[in-house]
Amino acid sequence: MLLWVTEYLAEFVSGFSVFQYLTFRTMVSALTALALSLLIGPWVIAKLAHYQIGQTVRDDGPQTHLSKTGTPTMGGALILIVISFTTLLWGDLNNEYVWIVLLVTLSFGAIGWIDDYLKVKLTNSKGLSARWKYLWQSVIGMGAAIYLYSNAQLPQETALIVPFFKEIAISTGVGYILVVYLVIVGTSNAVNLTDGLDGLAILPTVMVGGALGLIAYLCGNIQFSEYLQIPYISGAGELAVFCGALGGAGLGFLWFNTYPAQVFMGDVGALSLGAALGTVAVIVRHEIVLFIMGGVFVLETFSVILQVASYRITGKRIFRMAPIHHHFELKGWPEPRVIVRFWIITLVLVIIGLSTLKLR
Ligand code: 57M
Repeated sequence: MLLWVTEYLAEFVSGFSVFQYLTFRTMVSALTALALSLLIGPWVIAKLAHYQIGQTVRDDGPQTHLSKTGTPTMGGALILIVISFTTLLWGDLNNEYVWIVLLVTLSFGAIGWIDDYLKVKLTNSKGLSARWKYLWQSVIGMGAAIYLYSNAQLPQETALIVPFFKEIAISTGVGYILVVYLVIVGTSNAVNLTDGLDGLAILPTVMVGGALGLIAYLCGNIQFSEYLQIPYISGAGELAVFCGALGGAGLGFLWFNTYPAQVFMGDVGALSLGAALGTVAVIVRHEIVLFIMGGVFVLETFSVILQVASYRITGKRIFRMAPIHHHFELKGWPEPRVIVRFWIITLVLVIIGLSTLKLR
């Protein structure tokens, strides 16, 4: 919104033209979101506590989690409000990618909201039934996929780019719809599964989101994309502003969610943030790099798949408990040790993911 205002003001005062720079708007977007989260965070947490929007904790999980009962949850609503406000403030509202990502994020947030609300209201941890959750996730994921496919102008907007190989861009055709759908819905659920320890999901989300913001900036710039031999996606650079907002809001949330957490994000946060990462990744054609950088989300998801498969087939468990963060807890690792080690792994994976930009 401020882009329009400052565009007009720049005609009179040249200093306002700094707002035309994407890098500048990305930076202020991150700082605005961080400041807003820190400012209104305590108020939101107090409100959640006042309305008794507290977590119900399953008694079949690690015993150390029982003391977390009643921790205010649905803090993800704070993240979503801050991201939306900041993106609308600093982003180019004529850019369709900004709207797509915002819409998908908020729609997944709405599913999470209903799920959380049912959990809090019915005070059991079941929430929205899995069938309804997946149905609505599929409707939104498919909707976004079909929209992106039908609006793609150039072959590189739908080709599957293979990292490390500059010549390999697999044309996906209509299969692109399936890729987009799987990446958005898959990432949403993977982040949700990861969100089981204080700060475990949010910092990796911030790191991966920040890296995707950089990739969006490079893909949206014709010179950089040519130099790096990555697909040029006209208009995708504006997603850096969204990723900046996500990074700032996420860090602000971590301030309160760090061990011992004062608030949890709830499904409203986890499902929407995962969907946001997936949507940005497919637009900038870097879903395989997302798979690398989000390795912790992938590991958590595979631990569940393997555990369930093994139990059904052999009657035996592979892990003490899935998702895998519970396995380490039950082995006796203190919670902060699991969290920080998963953060370190993500940092390394993000560096590897970003190195694919040059190593090709
Ligand atoms: C969400 N939610 C946390 C919080 C957060 C198929 C199966 C593997 C699914 C999985 C599952 O339900 N995962 C989805 C995990 C919950 O956190 C809430 O949920 C939101 C995210 N959706 O924001 O509102 C608990 O996680 C802890 N927590 C923190 N700090 C945080 O910042 O400590 C969350 C955020 C909170 C709190 O304790 O209550 C959750 O774990 O429920 N199911 C499981 O994860 C269960 N695993 C399981 O059943 N494993 C089986 C099979 C099926 C694979 C096995 O290994 O044999 C475990 N979860 C729990 N108890 N709580 C095990 C039992």
